[in-house]
This record gives sequence, structure tokens and C-alpha cells, in this order.
Amino acid sequence: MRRFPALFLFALFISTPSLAQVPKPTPAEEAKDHKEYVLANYTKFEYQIPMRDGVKLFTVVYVPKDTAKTYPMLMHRTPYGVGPYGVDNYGDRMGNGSLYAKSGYILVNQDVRGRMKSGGAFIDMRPHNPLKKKAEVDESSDTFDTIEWLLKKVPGHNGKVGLYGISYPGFYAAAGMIDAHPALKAVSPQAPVMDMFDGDDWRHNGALLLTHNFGFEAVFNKMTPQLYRRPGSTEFDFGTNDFYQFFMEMGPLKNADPKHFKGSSPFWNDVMKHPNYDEFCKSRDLRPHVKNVKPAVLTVGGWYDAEDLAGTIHCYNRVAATSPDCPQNVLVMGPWVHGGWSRGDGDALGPVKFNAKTGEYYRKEIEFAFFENHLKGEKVAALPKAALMFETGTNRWRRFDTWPPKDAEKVTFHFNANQGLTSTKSQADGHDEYISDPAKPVPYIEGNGSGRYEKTYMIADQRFAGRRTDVLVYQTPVLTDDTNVAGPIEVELHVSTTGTDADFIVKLIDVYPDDFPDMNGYQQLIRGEPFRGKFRNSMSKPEPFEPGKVAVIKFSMPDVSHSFRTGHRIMVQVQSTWFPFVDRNPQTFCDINAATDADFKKATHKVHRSAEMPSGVTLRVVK
Ligand code: PG9
Repeated sequence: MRRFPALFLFALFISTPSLAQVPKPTPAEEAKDHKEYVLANYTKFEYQIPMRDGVKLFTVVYVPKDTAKTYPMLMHRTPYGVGPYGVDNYGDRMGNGSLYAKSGYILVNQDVRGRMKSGGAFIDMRPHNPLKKKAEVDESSDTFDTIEWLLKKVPGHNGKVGLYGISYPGFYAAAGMIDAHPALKAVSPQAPVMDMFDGDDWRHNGALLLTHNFGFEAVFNKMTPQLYRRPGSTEFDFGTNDFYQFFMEMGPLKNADPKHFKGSSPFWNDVMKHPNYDEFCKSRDLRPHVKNVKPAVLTVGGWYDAEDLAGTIHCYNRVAATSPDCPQNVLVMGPWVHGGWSRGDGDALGPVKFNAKTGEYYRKEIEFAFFENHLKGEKVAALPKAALMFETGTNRWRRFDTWPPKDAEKVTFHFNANQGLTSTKSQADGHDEYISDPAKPVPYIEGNGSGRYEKTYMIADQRFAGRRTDVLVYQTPVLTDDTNVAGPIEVELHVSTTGTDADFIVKLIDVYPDDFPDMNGYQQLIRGEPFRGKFRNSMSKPEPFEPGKVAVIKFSMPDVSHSFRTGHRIMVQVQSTWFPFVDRNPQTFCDINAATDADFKKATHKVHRSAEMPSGVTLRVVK
């Protein structure tokens, strides 16, 4: 037998695609492949679809050329544009990616009412109207009317419709499943905005997400059919890359419009007129209207979603609580930033590794399978009864029949003297105190930040903060067993202040061992949330603090599924500024949206820790 030199055999091995690891296509190659496939196999149509009030909504429809089969429709509704416009312009974002195009779907993408090429007036988070009369409309009725029209006018469908969307489009998906058209069989609200003013994009417990909304509003109204890309801070010239300094120099919120927006963001001005949770806010809360949902629902979100993590959890919980006829209602949460599940491998975020291609797995085995199952009767997604959770720390997918897990044990970790954090209440009366100075707020991340926010802030190392005198730190001894936390985190603070208002930001942190490779001593943020103290008794009726008098603040932080591994510690930090991710509290009771520089004052805050005032956090622990 002829012998081949080893070098030749090696060259043969690596040059033979079937043998060598075929390199994964880059995102650009995938998009090119997707576009070419759609060009070859689909025909693009553009319609102006009449709604019940006569307004017409611009809708793009890609129909498979193969007319030998029928296909389900997969629908998406967005305020961000469905460009490129023109039946001869095939974009690179048809539908939800090549899995669907190659499987065969009628791909539908619509400009929502009042945006881009659709008629009518745009209303931010259009309130749902449960008592609509004949020609009265909302996003639920626009979805219904669109489906009714498509079923009549578009040939080749199989009578079934799916609906999906991320973030604002996630809100439209959630709105569309309310009083749904009977042909709507499967909906996937992903990071859906459910209530901008209670945990989603605008306010968290009354505090304003400053950089996120400033960056969003700076461009949202500048978008045109020609500029159909998602809003990003690139269209707004901050004039610096030091965003901490930019927002310090901007000063109080009331300066944003005259200094920067100059009337270009009516919604920013609306939000400034509504500092409390009033009718303007309440009317935009979709949650009360999510009931008797008939389509199957796959709600998807990311543990590190800085924008709509709360909405994701709220959406799942509402369907679970109100819709016994919903054929399938599952929550999927992975180690992803906002929208991170829809792109990339999902195997790491900053220095934190997840050791699994969570994004690829989700897109193919979960989301695609969900729609294939409900719209084509094929493939069955490997979904649990209630929740498919990626448990960070152990980096494993976990399946739960209930969420939060019914068998979780609530364990309270109390603040103690000497920065202690233990499951026993501090016996000695005590407190810890710090001077909070709005002129020197605690950064939400080290460095300059970014125009919207640093996407890695939700896993960032908190050592920079813990070393400041205006940040309290409490931590457990080194753990001798894994502590697997699953569900919302409850906070109880007994506080007093020399001022008449104060924010309290609570951060749950995983402290890595000093010998952990590449992340020795890393203090990874697991969950952080602000609470604006004036709203401690009511989000609608704020109350001042009485200087020196103890007040109780209780709130929940959004769910986690995280294992604090053996050898790690559990840490809690408490501070009163988180800038510029959150706007500064003047620490004097006033309308913060109208506050002047003179209102911003230093104050000394105390966090009390005793048997009677057991400040601490309660975690839901599972095996
Ligand atoms: N979370 C973004 C947003 C939604 C609604 C209002 C403002 C911002 C988004 O990604 O759509």
C-alpha cells in the first residue's frame, strides 16, 4: 500500500470540509445567504391594509413562490420601520431569520399605526381599550383587522398565524394576543414592554432610567422610512464619550429639552409632566388587559435585559394567572442582554462565561420549534410546563413546572454589624450610615458608560462601588454549599435620612473566590434595582421622609435563576445613586422633573439593622 507522508495526510484532513470543522458562517454571511434565499424563493408585496376606522397600515408580505403547498403566516408589528421600502428592495431582516424562510412561512411585517408609512396617529404604548365601540381602535384591534384582511387577500396560507416581537414589538405582540383573532395560534412576546412606568423602560419604582430614555428619545422621532434602523445613540451627537460627565453637565432633568431635545421628543416632555404613577401611566399598563388569552404563548427574556426584564416576567405571570384555556404558556429566560437571544452564540457576556451556545439552542430548538409545532403541527419544542430557565453559576438549563418554583424555600439574609449578612437577625440595635452627595453620584459602571447604557453593566464587577464610603456592603461567609436562587428577590429596608427624599439602590452580588481563574475576587452583579423612597407607600401619592424618623421600604427585584457556588459569597450593596443610568434624587421632597440645581442637597442616610428593624433581602432557594 502506498504510504503518504504525514504532512500530506494532515493537509488532506484539514482541507476536507467533511472531516475538518466546517467554519460557522459569520452573521454577515448568514444574512447574505438568507437574503439570497428569500430573493430566490419569495415574492415581496406591499399593502396598505384598511383598519376598522379606515386608517391604512403599511404591511410588507413575503410569499413563498412554491404554490404547491400552503403556509402559516408569521407576523411582526413594529414602530421601527419595515424597510427597505419598495417591492424590489429585499431587506436582510425578512421574517425572523432563515430558519423560517427555509421552512416556508408567509412573512408579514407591519408599520404600526402612526409610524413610518402607516396612516393614523402614533401614541406611545397606545392604551388598550377593553370597551371599544364599532370604529374605536387599539393595537389589539389593529392586529385583529390585519389578520382578517391577510387571510382574505393573501393566497396560499394554511389558516394559522403566529406573532412575535422583541421589546416595543414585544408590546405589540402582547397586545395582539388580547381578544385575539381566532386564526392567531401562537404568540411570542419577547422582552415585551408591559408597563413603561413600573419596571420597564422608563421608571423602576419611581426612579427614571436616564441614559436609556435620553438615548432612545434623542432619536426615536427622527426615524424615517429611509432611516429605518432601530434607534441608537449614534444619531445623537453627545459631543463626548464621557456620559457620566455629559449628564452631570446637563444637570437637572428639566434641562434636557431646552438644552438638547428642543421639542423633538414630545413623549419625553409628556413623561416629565407625569412624575407620579397617574392615569397617564396607568392607562399604558397592558397587564390588567392580559386575560383569557387563547393562542399559545412563549414569553422570552434575558436575565441581563436592562430594558424590559420586568415586562417579560409580568407577561408570563399574567397569562398564567388569567388564561386557563391557553394551550401552552411557557417562560424562557437565558443569560442574555436585551434581545440577545435573537443573535449571536449566547455563550458569554463580558468576562462571564456560560459554556453553552444558548442563543443558537434557543432559536432552533425552542422558538422555531414552538412555531413549527403550533402553526404546522410539526416538531415539538422541548418545553417544560412552565419555565425553561438557564441557571447561571452552574450554567445549566433547568425545567420548572411552576414559576416561581412552588418548592422554593424563602431564606432571609439580614444585614448585620461588621458588614455581616446572615440568616439570623442582628440582635444588637445598630445602623450603618453614609453621606450621599448628588454632586458626586455613584457610577452605575466603571469608566465612561455609553450613550444608552453599557450592556455589560448587569454582570459588571462591583468592587469599584464597594470601595466608596457612600456604598454599604454586607456579605456572607464563604458558602459551603451551592445556594440556588430562583424567582424574585424581596428587599426590606428600615431607613432614616437627614433629608426629605432619598433613593435606595440594592444590588445582589456573587463574590468569586480569590483564586477563581481570570475572575479572582470578581464581584458580579446578579440583580440591582432602585427604589425612590417617596413612593414607599404609594406610587401615585409620594410622601416626604421626616428627617431622622425611620421609614420602611419594601419591594421586589426582578427574578433570577442563579447559583451562588460553593466557595463564593453572597453580597448585598446599598447606595443612593446609580448614575447616570438612574436620574439623581435631589434628596429634598419635590417634583424631581422640575427640580433646580438648588434642590440637590447632600444628606446622611442610615440603614437600620436590629431584631425590630431587620433590613435584609429574602431569596427563594431551590435544590
Ligand atoms: N425597550 C425599547 C423601548 C421600548 C419602548 C419604549 C422605549 C424603549 C425597545 O427596545 O424597543
